[in-house]
Amino acid sequence: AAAPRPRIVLLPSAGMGHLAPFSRLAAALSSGHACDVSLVTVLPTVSSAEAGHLDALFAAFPAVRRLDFHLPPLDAPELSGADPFYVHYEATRRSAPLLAPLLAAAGAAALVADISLASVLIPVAKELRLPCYVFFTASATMFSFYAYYPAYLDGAGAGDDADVPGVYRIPKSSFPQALHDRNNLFTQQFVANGRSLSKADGLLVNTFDALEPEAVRALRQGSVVPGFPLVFTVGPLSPVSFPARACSDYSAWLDAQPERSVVYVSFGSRKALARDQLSELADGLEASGCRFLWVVKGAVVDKEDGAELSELLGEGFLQRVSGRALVTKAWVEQGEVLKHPAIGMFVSHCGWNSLTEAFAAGVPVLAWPRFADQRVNAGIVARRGAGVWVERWSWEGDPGLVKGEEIAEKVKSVMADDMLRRSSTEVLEAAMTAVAGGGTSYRSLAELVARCCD
Ligand code: BUP
Repeated sequence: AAAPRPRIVLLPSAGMGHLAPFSRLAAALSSGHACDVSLVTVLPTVSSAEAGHLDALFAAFPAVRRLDFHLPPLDAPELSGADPFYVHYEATRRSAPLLAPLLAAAGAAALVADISLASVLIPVAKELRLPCYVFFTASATMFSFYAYYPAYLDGAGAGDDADVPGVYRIPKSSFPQALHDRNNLFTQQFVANGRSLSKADGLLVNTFDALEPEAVRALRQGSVVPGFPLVFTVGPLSPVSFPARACSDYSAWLDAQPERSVVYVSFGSRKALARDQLSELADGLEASGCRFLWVVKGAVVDKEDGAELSELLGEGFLQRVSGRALVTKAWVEQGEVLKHPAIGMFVSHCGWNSLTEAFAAGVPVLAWPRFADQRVNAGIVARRGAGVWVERWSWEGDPGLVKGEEIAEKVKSVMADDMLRRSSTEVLEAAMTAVAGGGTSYRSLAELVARCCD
C-alpha cells in the first residue's frame, strides 16, 4: 500500500519575511517529504511583493492547494498610523474564529501557524482537535528571547537586560524598539504569543543546530521555559526557485561580472532608509570602488513607493556608477542572487530570511541591523564568523547617520578579508550538512511529518 500522505495546512502572516519561509516550508513538505499541503492566503496582502510571490508559488507548485481567506475590514481607528504589517496581523488575529470553517474543511492532520498568530490560532485548532505547530520565522536565539520575555516581564529584573537562561544576555539595546512601550500593538501581540507557546504541539524554527547550538539546546532542555514543547529545527529552508520571475536585466548583468566582485546591498522588504542615509550609502558604495547590485526601497509598502531612483539618489550618481553598478527598485530573487558566483559580500539589515540565504550561499555579511530582531541576528553573524557586525559606527554629524567614508572603508575591508570568506564557507558547509539526508534539519522535518502521520 502507498505510504500515507499527511495533509498539512500552513497559515503564514503578512510580509515577505513571513511568507517566504512559509512557501519554502510548503515546497519542502510537498516535494521533499510527499505531504499534501494547503496554504491559507489571507487577502488582501499588504504588499505587491506578497501578491506576486503567491501567484508564482501556486503556478510553480500546483500540488500545493490554495485556500483564500478574505479579511473582513478592521474597524479600529486607534490603529491608524500603525505599521501596516502589524495592523494586518491584528486584523487576522481578530478574525481567527472565522478561520475555523476553512481549517476544518481542509481536513488536515496538522496546522502550522505563523508565530504572530499563535495565541489566537492555538485555541481555534484545539477546538477543532487539530494539532497546532507554530513556526517562528526568525532565529532560535530570538525565539529564546521571545519565549522567555513573559517571564522576564513578570520577574524582578524587568527593565534590565534580559538574561535568557542557558542562552545569552540580550542587552536592552538589542530588544525590538517597540517592546520599550508596553501599550504598543506589537508588544501586546509579542507577549500574548509568547505566553501561548507552551500550549502548541510543537515549534518550528528556520535554523540548524550547529548554527545556534546554545539557543537550540536551551529551548529543547526547557532551560528557557520549563516544559517547552518539541522544537523542530528545519533550516535553512531552501529558497523556492521561480525562474520565470528572475529579471533578465540583473541576471544578465551578474553573469557579466567577475567572480566574487559584486557587493549585494539590501535592507529588506519592510523598511526604507531615510533619504539622508540613502545618500550616504550611495556615496560610500561609490567611494568603495567596488561593483555593486543595490536594491533600493523608498517606502514601507511597495505599492506606495513611487519615487524614481534619480529622485532618491541623484541623476549624477547613477551616471557616475553606471557600468560597475546595477541599482534597482524592482524585486530581485534574492535567494538566487546570493548564490550567483559574482557576489562577493552582502550589506544586510539582518532580517533572518536574508541571513539564512547568505549562510546557505557562503556569502560574508556586513551586518547593519536597524530594527526588530536584527541586532540579535547580527550577533549570530559575528559569533559564527559569517560576517562582520559594526556595532558602533563612529556617528558624525546627525546622531544615527552613518557616513559614506566609513561605509566605503568597511565594504573594502570585508571584500578583502580572506579569513572571513573561509569562515563563511564553513557556515555554508555546516548548513548543507544539516539539510542533506541524515542531517539534523532533514531529520527534524522528517520527524514532524512522521508525527502528522500518527
Ligand atoms: Br527587498 C527583497 N527580493 O528584492 P527578511 C527581499 N527579498 O527576494 P524583512 C527578495 O524577502 P522581517 C527583494 O530574500 C527574504 O527572503 C529576501 O525577509 C526577500 O527581512 C525576504 O530578510 C525578506 O527576513 O522581513 O523583509 O525585513 O522584518 O519579517 O524579517
